[in-house]
Amino acid sequence: MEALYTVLDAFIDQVSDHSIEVFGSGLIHHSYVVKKNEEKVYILQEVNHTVFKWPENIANNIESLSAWLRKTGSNTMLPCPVKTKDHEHYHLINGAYYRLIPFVENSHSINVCNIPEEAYQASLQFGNFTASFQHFPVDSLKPTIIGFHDLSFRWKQFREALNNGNSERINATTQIIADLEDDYAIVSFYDKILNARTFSSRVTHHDTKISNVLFDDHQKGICVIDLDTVMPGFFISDLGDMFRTYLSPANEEEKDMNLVEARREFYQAIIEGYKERMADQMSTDEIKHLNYAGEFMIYMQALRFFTDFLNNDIYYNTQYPDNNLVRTLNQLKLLKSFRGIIA
Ligand code: GN1
Ligand code: MG
Repeated sequence: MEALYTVLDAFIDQVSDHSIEVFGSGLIHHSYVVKKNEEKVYILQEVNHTVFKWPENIANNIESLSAWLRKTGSNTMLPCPVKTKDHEHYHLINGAYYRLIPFVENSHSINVCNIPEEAYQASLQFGNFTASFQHFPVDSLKPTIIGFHDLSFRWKQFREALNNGNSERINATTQIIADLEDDYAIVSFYDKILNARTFSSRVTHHDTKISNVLFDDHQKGICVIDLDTVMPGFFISDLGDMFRTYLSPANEEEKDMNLVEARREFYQAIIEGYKERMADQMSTDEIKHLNYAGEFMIYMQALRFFTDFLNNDIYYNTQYPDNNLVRTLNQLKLLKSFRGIIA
């Protein structure tokens, strides 16, 4: 922790008036909250440089997006990192990249979607985020993770893990492998989308979990946060990850699969919020495939957790040996339950 005060000093003065505490539960970065007189003033983050190979791309993307919002007079809010005293995007120390983001006053985030209104508010925010960049030159955004939501690529990584992964784990999970293979149609439909050109490439958030939305004291959404994976993408990523993470009362860590289920009212709330901002920008073909978004994201996450399990857990932080396996079973249960409510 001591070293973090030195990091903070690279950004602001009077560091000794501040305290730093561990913050949040993300699987990728290390996050800390910086407080002054018990009030939250900043989020300090060590960017995971193994996952995000080009932290400068993230910073440049955020800069050009916020310049766009200013230029178009939009009132969409984007919490942007502040620069170091040396005018750098990051403070680099021992190969680690740190950034500092002002804490949005009177805001809070939630970890579970408890009522449909929260799902609606979040979906409205993510829809609004993409809609705000309707005419933005989306291809000018730099990739921050190559192939992030490219399902064909994730499928290839799964196949590779089946060939080169932990053989004991492979032998013990033949049923899961068969289940994932049975759903290959989700992958081939993704390939079709790539070729059909009826789905548009847009400014896409790619991590629309509920904790990435800030709420005010009246439970209204303020804005979206965590802009690391903002890249060109399809709406299925954002709408789909909302289905994946808001529908079930129990999240991806839940071990009791009976508690993992898709809730219809939340499904409707997500669709309503997203359409409110996005419907008039979407093609007929896109509107026809709102449900595909859920299958796409839930399946891809199952595939990613399972691939990591076969590769001996090199990507996701794990708390116990079978954590990625449990996460996979959890997502497969969610996929089944999701199909139940859209049938
Ligand atoms: C990772 O760390 P977090 O929760 O922001 C992952 C997402 C997954 C999620 C699953 C860069 O996000 O794609 O959906 O875990 N982000 C990256 O919990 O891989
Ligand atoms: Mg994230």
